Amino acid sequence: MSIQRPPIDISTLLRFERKSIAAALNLLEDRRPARQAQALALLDDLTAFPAPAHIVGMTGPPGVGKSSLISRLIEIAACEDRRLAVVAVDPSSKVSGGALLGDRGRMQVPPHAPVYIRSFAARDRLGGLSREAFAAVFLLRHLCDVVIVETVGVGQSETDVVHIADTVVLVVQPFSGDVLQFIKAGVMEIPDILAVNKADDELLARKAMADVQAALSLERQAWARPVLAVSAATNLHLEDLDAAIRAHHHHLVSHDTLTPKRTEQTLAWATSEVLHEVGRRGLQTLGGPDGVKHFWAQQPAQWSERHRLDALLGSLHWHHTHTE
Ligand SMILES: Nc1nc2c(ncn2[C@@H]2O[C@H](COP(=O)(O)OP(=O)(O)OP(=O)(O)O)[C@@H](O)[C@H]2O)c(=O)[nH]1
Ligand SMILES: [Mg+2]
Repeated sequence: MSIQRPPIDISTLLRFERKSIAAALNLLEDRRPARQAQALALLDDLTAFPAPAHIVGMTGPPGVGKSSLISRLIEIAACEDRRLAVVAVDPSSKVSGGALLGDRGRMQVPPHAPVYIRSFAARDRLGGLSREAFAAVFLLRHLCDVVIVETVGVGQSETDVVHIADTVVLVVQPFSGDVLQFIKAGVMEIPDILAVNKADDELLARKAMADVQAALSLERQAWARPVLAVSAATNLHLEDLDAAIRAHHHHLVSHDTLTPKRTEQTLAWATSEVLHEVGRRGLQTLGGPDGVKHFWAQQPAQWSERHRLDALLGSLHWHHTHTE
């Protein structure tokens, strides 16, 4: 069977041409089988190119200022001509297929800056990441220096973003008890950086830091992650936030942990997709997470993650219909 080549010229994507990026992301969201095949072929073609982007997850409760902070980070990146893309997951819309403009309205982009912003509908009411959003990140990481993924996260719904982000920034509000809630939910190991936003002046920032540090002292494990009190409104300590994000990336690269981390994340993502599709018993028939790992390793080297996942889920359905 011959797959029609993707109607998108990769060189235009690599040049960061907006029209072309938009067309590529539309293709990823198109459910028609012929278009899906083209989308997989496009992602496969891209795997031959380096994926230099640092993938940053920005997560936190609704309204803490994630989008506002991203706007500021965009400005900082634009000054240095860094290419940046934002994948924003909109939890208010569960219906897939439509890009939403809400976040774009809140994020200001300097004219001519190499920035691309796209919203995706959430997978569930908790703001989970859809397969399309994952595919978008898989694509964008070949084209950018930084890909920021904004997700609303409360407690357990955090987990999707850790399957895709190299660095997770948890954004909270001062004096909100957010950190305590995260500790209680057992998800405080997720963030690499903690940003307490809306700390609009130095006095507030000091108090906010003390408040969060007090909550963190309840944690048993050693705490080496940076905690920053910032303000998207008054531009307080935003360069520090940008520096902390880049320092974490540097840490991963210099310790040779970025590549193994991504491999582990991809397998965790595939395993969660299997769970989503066929449940715990289905995963067991496959041999559990080790079975996923084994299947993954056997796929053709030039196949993208998205393609491997399709093959994996396809094999499950085959298994189902032939064993029930
Ligand atoms: N005072 C103050 N207000 C802020 C700051 N950052 C954001 N806000 C305000 O907080 C509100 C929410 O900001 P957003 O950036 O939309 O927050 P968000 O976390 O992206 O919100 P959702 O995507 O809806 O979860 C807006 O009214 C912002 O103007 C800040 O540093 N200080
Ligand atoms: Mg937002």
